Amino acid sequence: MLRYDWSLTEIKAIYSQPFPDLIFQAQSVHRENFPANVIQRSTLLSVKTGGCPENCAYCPQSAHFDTGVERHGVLPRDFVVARAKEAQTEGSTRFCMGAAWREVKDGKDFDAVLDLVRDVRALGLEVCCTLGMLTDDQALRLKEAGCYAYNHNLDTSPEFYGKIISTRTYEDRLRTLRSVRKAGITVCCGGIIGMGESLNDRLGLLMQLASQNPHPESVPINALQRVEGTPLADQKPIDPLEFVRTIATARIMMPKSYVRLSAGRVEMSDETQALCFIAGANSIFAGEKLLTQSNPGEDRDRALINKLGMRFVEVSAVEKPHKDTHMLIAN
Ligand code: SAM
Ligand code: DTB
Ligand code: SF4
Repeated sequence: MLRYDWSLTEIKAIYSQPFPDLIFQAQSVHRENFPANVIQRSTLLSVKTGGCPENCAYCPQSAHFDTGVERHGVLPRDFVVARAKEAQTEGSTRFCMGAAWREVKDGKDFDAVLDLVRDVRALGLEVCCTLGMLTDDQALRLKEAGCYAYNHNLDTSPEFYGKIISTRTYEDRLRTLRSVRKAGITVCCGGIIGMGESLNDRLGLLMQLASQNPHPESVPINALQRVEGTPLADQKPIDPLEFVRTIATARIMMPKSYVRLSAGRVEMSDETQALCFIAGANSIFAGEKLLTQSNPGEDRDRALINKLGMRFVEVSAVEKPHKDTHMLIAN
């Protein structure tokens, strides 16, 4: 049964149980809802990079910090289409385009992104966008252009949020998520672990994510990728077992959502990633680069999946619309 009313006490009891019990519970929930050994891949491309007016303390693209990330305006269509084709050839079923904007503004740049959405959709890929805040009307225009998913993260608990970002509010984020939902676009919404948050903040994030009805279809769980020049550059690395506990708890609370093991994989051992998969993560970002930061390349991922005897999803939900898209795998 899907639940939207988890209390912090209940979540803490799940998260804090003996590790073997937690993993067993998460695996059981996972197997009831998804094939056990299959991972879906998305490829990211930053179509507009850097110079963002927001001050998200983790982000290399904020104009408030000097991180050395090279800025560029919206990329040309042929360049983006070529990258999307490459991603498809490498086996990704979703292509996610990111823009370092506080919010979408109607006009030339948004029109250019809508063209990119149409082009990538025409290749038979699931298109995801992450462009900052949206109005109802902009969400509808994205949907019309063929956008399948919209990524907009809550990042952390409402209580800790103000320590990380002061240029927009939690309510701003929730409003955009409602616009996305209303437009009939699927929701990709998660957060970041390892920003110095308390356990309650971490669990508070999960509570917020799971209080959305319906649950977000995908839930990216990022491990902070520490970037020189950002205020969080010197955070201590997250304990891998705490990270696995977070993934397992997300899986138990949102049984039918894709839990995506997101940023931070480049610093994770094979063993940690394997534990995350066992804990119910069933999606990753593929390719050498996330938006601006590094990610394990295709070779390392393929070697890991082979070593684990697992498989990648091969067919996207838009190419073969089917209720159980996760069952569409090549053998
Ligand atoms: N500007 C848009 C926005 O904020 O919604 C879209 C792009 S933004 C880079 C997408 C998400 O990436 C953020 O919400 C955050 O959760 C994640 N992210 C950014 N920098 C990160 C980092 N250094 N480590 C982990 N996750 C990060
Ligand atoms: C998400 O939760 N993680 C991705 C995606 N959504 C857009 C982005 C991670 C960004 C990591 C930092 C970078 O590459 O700039
Ligand atoms: Fe801008 Fe998004 Fe980075 Fe925040 S996370 S600074 S909104 S690009």
